[in-house]
Amino acid sequence: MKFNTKAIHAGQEPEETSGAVMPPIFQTSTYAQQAPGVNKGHEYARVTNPTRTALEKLIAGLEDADQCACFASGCAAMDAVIKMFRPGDHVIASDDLYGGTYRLFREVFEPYNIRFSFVDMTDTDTVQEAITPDTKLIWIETPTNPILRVVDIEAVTEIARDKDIWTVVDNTFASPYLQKPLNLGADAVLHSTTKYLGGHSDVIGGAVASSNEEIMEKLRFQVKTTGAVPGPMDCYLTLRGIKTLHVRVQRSVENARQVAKFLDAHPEVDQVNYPGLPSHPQHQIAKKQMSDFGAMVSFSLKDDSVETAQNFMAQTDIFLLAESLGGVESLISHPASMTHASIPKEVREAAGLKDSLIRLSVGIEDGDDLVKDLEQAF
Ligand code: P1T
Repeated sequence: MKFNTKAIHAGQEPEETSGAVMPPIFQTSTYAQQAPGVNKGHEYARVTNPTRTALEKLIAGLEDADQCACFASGCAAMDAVIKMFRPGDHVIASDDLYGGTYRLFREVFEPYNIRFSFVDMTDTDTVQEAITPDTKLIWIETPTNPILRVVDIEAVTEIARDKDIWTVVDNTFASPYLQKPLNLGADAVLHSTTKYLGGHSDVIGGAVASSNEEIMEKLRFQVKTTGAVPGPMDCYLTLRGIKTLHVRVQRSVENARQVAKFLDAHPEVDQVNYPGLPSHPQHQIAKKQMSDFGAMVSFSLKDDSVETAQNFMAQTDIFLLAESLGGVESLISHPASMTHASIPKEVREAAGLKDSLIRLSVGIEDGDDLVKDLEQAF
């Protein structure tokens, strides 16, 4: 089955009792049992729910994974992944990544003595040098949030495999329509389903998909034991969103290409970060591992100050000032004071995140209108 067909049908069957084409929202906390342990496959809704199961099967299908576990948010999914490890274990992550990921690692898990190194993952030598005998996981986010760097998934997963280190790819920015990390060698793939998978800025969720049984067993244990699970209504909304994933992402990418070209030629713009521009430092890697270049664009201004960026953002009409991404509507944000404010300024700057950096999540509106909106904001 090709992707566009899978987005509609992977793991989906009409509902048994009624033939409903869409899975019902199974709004229940528990399930009747014929005798203790004798049941129809569900016992308690923290552990499983049929609406959630339908969503998990769909995401597993999209990522070419055997299994998927869904969580209440992308952060809850990340939390479950790191809880697979123990005090003394070491994780390598990239130095440009979602601010909430950095905060979770540094402020929640480091006090429990799980240790993290944040490195420039576009340089595989640096990754190799960061490995210690305690390294258990390499956390890849690509394209990165918000600088849109591209990590060579095949190269990094190869280094990890040689040393029995697991790799997880946060595939939120690309979506499985554009990038399939498991087919490039990763052990697991993670999503904030809040973004492209949900696609309509109306639901929070997370997911991890993998064909590694040990990983999935550990994650299912987390689901059952810590219970950061999405409710059935949220699963339904995400499932409904996924059915148009390919159509939405395709249109968003076309618009993003147009927006990136416009910004690249603008005299007030210092640098445009978009993997689709031939000038992007990892353009060739993006070409190799993504089927297209995504719909996230970020750019810095020649006048590199928070104030100039904020003045610019105050002028856009169509691009709404808001955190998040991946919805049908275009959003504009200022990472240094919004999504990445929890990263200390010196750490941010060392990773190349400038004060004037503006991030765009390009939606599915008309591309000309989006360009005009940015043009008048300068
Ligand atoms: O928001 P949540 O569903 O918990 O997902 C967290 C998350 C995980 N990974 C990446 C790459 C992300 O970008 C996010 C959330 N990001 C934003 C809210 C944002 O505006 O960047």
